[in-house]
Amino acid sequence: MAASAPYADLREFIDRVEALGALRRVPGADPNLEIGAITEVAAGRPDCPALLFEAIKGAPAGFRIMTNATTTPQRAALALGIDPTLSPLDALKAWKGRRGELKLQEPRAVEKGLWQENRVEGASVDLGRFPAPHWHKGDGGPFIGSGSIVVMRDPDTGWVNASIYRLQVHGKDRITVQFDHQGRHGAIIARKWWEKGKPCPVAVVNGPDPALFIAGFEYLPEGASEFAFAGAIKGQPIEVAPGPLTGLPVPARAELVLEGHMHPGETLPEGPFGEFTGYYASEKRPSPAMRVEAIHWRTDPILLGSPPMKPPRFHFGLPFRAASMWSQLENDGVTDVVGAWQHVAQLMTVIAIKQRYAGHAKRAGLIAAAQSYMGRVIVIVDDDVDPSNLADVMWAVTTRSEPSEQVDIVRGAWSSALDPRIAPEARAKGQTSHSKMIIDACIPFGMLETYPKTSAISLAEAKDIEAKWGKVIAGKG
Ligand SMILES: Cc1cc2nc3c(=O)[nH]c(=O)nc-3n(C[C@H](O)[C@H](O)[C@H](O)COP(=O)(O)O)c2cc1C
Ligand SMILES: [Mn+2]
Repeated sequence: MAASAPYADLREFIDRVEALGALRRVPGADPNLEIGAITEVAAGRPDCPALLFEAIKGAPAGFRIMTNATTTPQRAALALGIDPTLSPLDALKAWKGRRGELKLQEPRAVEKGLWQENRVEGASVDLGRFPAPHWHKGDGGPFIGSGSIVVMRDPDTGWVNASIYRLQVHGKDRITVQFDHQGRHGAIIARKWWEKGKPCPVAVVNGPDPALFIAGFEYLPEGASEFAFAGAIKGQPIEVAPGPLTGLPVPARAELVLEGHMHPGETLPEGPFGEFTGYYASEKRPSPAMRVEAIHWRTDPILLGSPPMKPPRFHFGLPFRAASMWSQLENDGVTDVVGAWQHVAQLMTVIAIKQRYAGHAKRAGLIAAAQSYMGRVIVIVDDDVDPSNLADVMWAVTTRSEPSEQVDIVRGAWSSALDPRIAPEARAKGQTSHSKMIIDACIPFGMLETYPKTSAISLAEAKDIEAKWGKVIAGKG
């Protein structure tokens, strides 16, 4: 299947996922722990299906929740408008190429959003009407936002930021917005409003377009628009309509919109919340509170849930940050990088190169290690190894890498307070760095000519066989 016209919104994306045979409809599940557990079990299966929860226990008929939307390489490619039949590594390579040439598309203003079909405001606001899953057992409560976008406007420049920050429900008209650190654009913008003594207007967008979900995850520079980046992914502008209460631009085809304000100094105890490492990172902590003053929704809304889960489960089936690393290696002059991937939810990075000179592999490994956020393991492999295939990578590690010669440890490197292995005393002092292991799993450069030959077919040969015999092997031919 070739890449086709962009999907219009989450609903059209779901239709396309269903056409790929990757959607499972799940009736009657309970938002209290069951939806989270089903999502986790499904995400742990080899096929990792997308789930559409229907007839949700305790929720109005017609209200739905989608999870595991973009968790496979195939569906991440679909969300990016890349051919979903490509191999995972080819899909990531295609994205690396496109990302380098993206043309930002400023959003297009329209008068009305589809979310203006239904509305409650003021004293009628009651978040209890909307299914907010309690995802993991140890979580501090239900979260209406685990995959939703938080829109705010810089009071000085007019810049609109739209990123993903988790949102916990605290009663009928209060939620918290959690910033991992004060450098988050949302945190910077909120502080500007508060320093002027004013409440910060906020619009929460649930059921976002998957391109917007991806844009919300990207590290864009301060002042850059996630809406414009989402438009670039789709090759056409996102349509936005003004929120009636805040005037903030809200994607017109979003499913559910919360409008309100974060008032200076108002916080509520937030969390804890299971993190993408598969652990809890902190106790309950104060987070900025948002007074929800209006709720708008499309009839029969579909909320998008994307809870962090124990690896290898991850929000995106293509490791976008490995694509950035791949580009960066090339920009730094490291030639012949033929692949890059991240396993264990970004915590392990693999770079594949065609070795040209002694030290080539280590050069790539040191740069990748420097850029590897929270990742303790960096592996460099030869070009006959598919970095997206963990079994292949471990084959290289166990047959080409002499630990006493080909493993280096780099100390004091980039991690974060979310790292479960940082000692409590160090964490308390803000010492959140860790060490990284660089495994050179390439055939030593001087042994390339004489190394025992592999019996395996090449990656290119395997691809040809897939094309000719794949259906038969899969039992579909
Ligand atoms: C599903 C998901 C949930 C996330 N939750 C949070 C969160 O609760 N707090 C946070 O600070 N970052 C969270 N992030 C990461 C940020 O969205 C991401 O780093 C983004 O680039 C930050 O945008 P900003 O630079 O505009 O602040 C989450 C990412 C995803 C994909
Ligand atoms: Mn931003």
